[in-house]
Amino acid sequence: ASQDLSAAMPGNPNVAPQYGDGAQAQEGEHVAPPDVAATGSTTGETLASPKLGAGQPLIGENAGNAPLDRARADDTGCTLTTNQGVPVGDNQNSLKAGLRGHTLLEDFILREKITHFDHERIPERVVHARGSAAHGYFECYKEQSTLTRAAPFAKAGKRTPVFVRFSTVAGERGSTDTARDVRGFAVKFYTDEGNWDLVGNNIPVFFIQDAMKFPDLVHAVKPEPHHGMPQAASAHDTFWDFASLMPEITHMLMWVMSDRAIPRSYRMMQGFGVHTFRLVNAQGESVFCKFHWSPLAGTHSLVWDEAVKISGADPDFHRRDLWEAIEAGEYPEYELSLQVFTEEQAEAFDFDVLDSTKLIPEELVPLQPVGKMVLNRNPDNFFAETEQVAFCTAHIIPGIDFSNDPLLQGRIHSYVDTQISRLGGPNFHEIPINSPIAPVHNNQRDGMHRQAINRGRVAYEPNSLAGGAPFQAGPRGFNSFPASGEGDKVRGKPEKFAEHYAQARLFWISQTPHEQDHIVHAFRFELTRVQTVAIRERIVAMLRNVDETLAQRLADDLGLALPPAMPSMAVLPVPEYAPSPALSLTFRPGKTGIHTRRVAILIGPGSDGAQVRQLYDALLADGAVPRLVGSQLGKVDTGKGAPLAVEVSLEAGPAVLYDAVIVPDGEAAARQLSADANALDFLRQQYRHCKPMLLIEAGATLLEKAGIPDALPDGTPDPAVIVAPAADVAQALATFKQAIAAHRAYTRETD
Ligand code: HDE
Repeated sequence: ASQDLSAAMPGNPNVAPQYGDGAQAQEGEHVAPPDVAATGSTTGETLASPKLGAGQPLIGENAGNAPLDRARADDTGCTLTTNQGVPVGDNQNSLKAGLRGHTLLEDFILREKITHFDHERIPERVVHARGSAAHGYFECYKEQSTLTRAAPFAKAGKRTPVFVRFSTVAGERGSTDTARDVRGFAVKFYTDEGNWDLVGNNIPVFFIQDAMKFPDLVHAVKPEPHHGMPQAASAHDTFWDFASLMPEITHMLMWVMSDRAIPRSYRMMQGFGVHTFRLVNAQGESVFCKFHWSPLAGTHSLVWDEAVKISGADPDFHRRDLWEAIEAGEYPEYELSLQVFTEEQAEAFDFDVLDSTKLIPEELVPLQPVGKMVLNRNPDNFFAETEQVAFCTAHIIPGIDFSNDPLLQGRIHSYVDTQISRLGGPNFHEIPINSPIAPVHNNQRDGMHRQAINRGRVAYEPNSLAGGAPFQAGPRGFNSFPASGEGDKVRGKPEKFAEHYAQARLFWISQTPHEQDHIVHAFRFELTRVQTVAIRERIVAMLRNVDETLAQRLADDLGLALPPAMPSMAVLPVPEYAPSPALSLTFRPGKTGIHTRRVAILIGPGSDGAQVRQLYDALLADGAVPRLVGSQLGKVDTGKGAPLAVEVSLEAGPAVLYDAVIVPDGEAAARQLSADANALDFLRQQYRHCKPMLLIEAGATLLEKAGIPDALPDGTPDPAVIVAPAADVAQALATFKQAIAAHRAYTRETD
């Protein structure tokens, strides 16, 4: 039996060959550059390349492969040059007047190298600075021509390449992934009719109703300007001061204080377009629509204490998770659904569909699945793709149009505008990751870093000298939906915008008891960090309009007397909702079983080697990611069979990085692990974070050492602490797998 059990790990065939065959060249051996003329590709890659899958990829399956090939650079086996292509003789020493003399200004090689380095950084995004991205495709289930003429929905089975960037909002570029925050969910569709960017979040509502308040919101949540603290956190006075004076934020606060704001993975969260959009068909008929992405892996979250500890153990937790899943061929998938409704229906709703602090309950307008997105390739280069990608809400295509949502209207301006300073000019659409697959022809010219070499003397329209080209597309092109509704020029809001609490309450009553507990704890944590008592009181006063129990629990936890409820601004009757199960994370348990779930198998000298192999193989066969974790790296002798190799040490791979744990049989190993504080901590944290635990025979002695009960406080057995004799491993493993697929055993929660 091989020691290296991980050799059987699955892999991703879609990796571009930049680490390819050439990388294995012997030192000094020169590898001939690929034949660009023959393949049309600087990397030697063609659409028939086996690296792109089974050898017959559908065109467009990998957004970047065909279109980005022209920009890919591969230095394998090549000589070092300057940016002008001049071969560099010595890359170690600057040019000096004598060995101990001054460095010469003449040294253009040194100066080019340092100058380029000096300008390597670009400004980070003013929000959503921290992100991770992937390529993939969107596949249409069924033609949607009665609803929209948008290209991605034209035909069943049609694939449109996509590039997706997930992000946190408040933290800077190098901040931790598991901060409590909204997650960005931005999708760029490279369609036949130009790029369409659906720039959404993992929460279906927003903090504010009008773009006018966005800079205030962001200034409030970002680190406080005098001392630059705290990083990637809303738990400070300025955010809650602003929040407590903006009752329209209440609904969003409920979501951000819920587990939605600490997802287990980017692969396990929903995405929402948030605003009401329009769909327009070829006949020019329009309906309203909201966009929803639902992950096949289900919606799952961390618990707060775990999220905090992950920030120390692996601040790249979500980035790594996405990368590793795609590398392993476990492609994240999300189903796209529409909520379609007419203007007349919208009129009858109790809320205004132009108000982004409101959602449309699924009970009112059901979700209509229209396709799925598969993310199947990691970027080649983080900066070139993930950092330089420019999502703009203004990027829409024929068949899609805006509504008058005043938040959306402001965004249409902001995104293009911000790219101009972030990416250094108006030609950011020419950066490979941003450039459309659809051809670009217009009379726009010049500007910083222009790539296109536009030919001819005509750059105006109308013209006769170029035969009138490029021509207007007329009805085939993008034509704004002729929405009516001229009114007086005013600054104000429609009446329904004034009701702020009914949907916040709907969210609260739709949560399971453990989800409600987590919301109370999150408010308590954040407001405990807030130093100004009056701010805490205003938030509790606000929450009395959501739910009296919630407000009372929070007041008790903060040591406050219950303040009077904040006056409501509602001018119309306040709607009352029945609970909406779809608003609970438990509503979408997922269809991928234990795939990609990380399981630690704690081993030591004397662990039952045969049993460990059996468990490891069984988990691997079901798509999980087992890891042999021990006190230190190196081989451990097992009673049975060849020695095992510890893959990760307890110190480097603490409990919070795993979804579940197994302690196999083996008396000596159990004794050794019991003497290791890291091992006992590992088990305590797995227990505290409600994770499944399987302990076999002698392995179970660790429970007692770690002070872990095997029953719930009410005396009933804990469904996810599975203790089994060695003879019952198969049965116990089956129960364990079910517990992993169920994510967490929240009934055990002790926090
Ligand atoms: Fe953004 N937002 N936003 N936002 N937003 C940006 O654009 C802005 C809003 C969202 O991965 C910025 O390129 C305004 C809602 C995502 O690159 C900026 C308003 C939603 C991303 C900007 C909003 C979002 C951004 C910063 C209120 C969910 C990251 C850098 C009127 C539907 C995209 C950039 C990526 C990024 C402005 C509100 C989602 C400054 C003015 C609502 C996912 O343009």
